[in-house]
Amino acid sequence: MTKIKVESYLNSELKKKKALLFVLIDSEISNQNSSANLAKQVEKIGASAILVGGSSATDQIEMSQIVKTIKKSIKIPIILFPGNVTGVVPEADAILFSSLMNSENPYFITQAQALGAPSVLKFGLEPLPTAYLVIGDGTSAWFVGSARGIPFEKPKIAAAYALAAQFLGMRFVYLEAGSGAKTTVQPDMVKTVRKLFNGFLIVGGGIKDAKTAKSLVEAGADALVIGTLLEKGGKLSKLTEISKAMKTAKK
Ligand code: 1GP
Repeated sequence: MTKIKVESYLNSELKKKKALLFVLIDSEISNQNSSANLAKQVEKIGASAILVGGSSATDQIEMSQIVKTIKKSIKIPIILFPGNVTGVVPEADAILFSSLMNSENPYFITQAQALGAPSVLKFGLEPLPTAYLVIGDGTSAWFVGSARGIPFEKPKIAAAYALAAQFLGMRFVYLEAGSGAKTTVQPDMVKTVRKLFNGFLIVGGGIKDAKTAKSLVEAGADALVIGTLLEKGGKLSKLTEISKAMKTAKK
């Protein structure tokens, strides 16, 4: 991914597909070999990018080794998904340079970003300006990020944040129910956000089946993030089903 910039790659992929599939590899959970294998397999299934990070991934050395190893095995870009400044490591292609807009702690809105930005520059990572919105509560992202979770049944609040993000110049919005969430972001919220937000809309947290994935794509998601489903070994057949269902979505 040295020649094509990741953002333009994602947008051009989106012209070819109804929505993109991102697979999240949590470097605290997967080791180097299993991560590389998983990345290779999900690339074959049709994933457009690998996200590396998460709110509990804090070991920078381990993370940078995993990024380095995965990079040798795949052609699709590696996008860092940092939960803190420790999520900024070299050799990835890009980073979801995120502000947790509905955090109650300014550290997660602008301070971690200021602390991490010089390393993003130093490592030559492409920053993808992202509004990270935590929906619901009780998940690691919610707890670690001191988020005041947007209630699942309040789509207009999420849409207002997404619009604010757009006015602030952010080109990506990530509606996050949290890793392993019992409830996913609801299609109604995605639809409401989609009506106002013109940028790249990522949805993740708790997506485990084809039907849910399809409904989120039909509601207007540009990319779905799948993590937990693949963590406990296998379930690649489920990912294949999800990938196929996303292609059949009516948009
Ligand atoms: C978490 O949205 C991602 O940050 C993925 O969620 O692990 O529940 O798939 P899952």
